Amino acid sequence: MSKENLYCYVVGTAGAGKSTLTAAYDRALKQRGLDVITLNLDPGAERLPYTPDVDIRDWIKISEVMEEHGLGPNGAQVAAADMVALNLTEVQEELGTFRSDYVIVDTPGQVELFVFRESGRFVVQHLNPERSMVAYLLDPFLARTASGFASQLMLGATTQFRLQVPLAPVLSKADVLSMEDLDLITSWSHDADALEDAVIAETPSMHQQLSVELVRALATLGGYPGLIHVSSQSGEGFDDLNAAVQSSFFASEDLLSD
Ligand SMILES: Nc1nc2c(ncn2[C@@H]2O[C@H](COP(=O)(O)OP(=O)(O)O)[C@@H](O)[C@H]2O)c(=O)[nH]1
Ligand SMILES: [Mg+2]
Repeated sequence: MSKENLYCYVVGTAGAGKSTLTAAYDRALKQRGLDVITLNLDPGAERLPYTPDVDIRDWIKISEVMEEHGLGPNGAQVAAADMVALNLTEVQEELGTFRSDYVIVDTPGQVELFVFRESGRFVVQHLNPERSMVAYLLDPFLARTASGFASQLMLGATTQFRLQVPLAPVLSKADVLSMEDLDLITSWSHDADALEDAVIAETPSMHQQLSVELVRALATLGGYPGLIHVSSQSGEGFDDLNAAVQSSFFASEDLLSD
């Protein structure tokens, strides 16, 4: 596989829609005539809505990890996530058998397994750190309150801090939100003052200072202009997602050529 492959890591909290979006984005890119492959990095996935071109489950099986190490399901998920790094050479070799422009990477169900443990960082840094970005999915049900929305942006910022690659924030499953909720979330994503006011209105006065400082830190970081609304069900938003993915790569190319 050439050095020019672009890696889009799909990251987000459990149930945010990562695997479904991986499937829908793969379809959307193929319809646009692009060469794309999917890489599943979730050893714990039981069923996937797509057939991964490269699948970590070929090397790591949760049932075997539980048996061999005497672990329960949660311990096995953690151990299996750590083992992903140990199998990266094999994953890389198999990726090398494909010629593609894009690699869409589906990540473990629980965000902390990829973002907080060393394995995720190791994968990103070893596959192609200069040609990688994160599509960070915000769960629409958690994004309907200002504090839920802000918390997810903070987790997105933490993800970027850990993985050190560009990040595009994506409001997942936009089809499940009412027009009213979509408008509210859009206003928070454009206007730091509106988000701050809404967070204050939700927070008891004795805890407001922490909330305000955290929301202001997000604003200082540049906020998240261009929150992309995507629905894997209706197919809405994939042109916008693709534009954001492309511009992250161009931004890193600019950095590289500096
Ligand atoms: N309505 C709707 N449901 C979705 C969408 N994307 C995912 N889902 C559902 O959300 C649930 C979790 O999705 P999944 O992709 O497994 O989440 P993951 O844990 O982040 O990989 C599943 O029941 C999906 O069918 C979407 O765009 N719209
Ligand atoms: Mg999944």
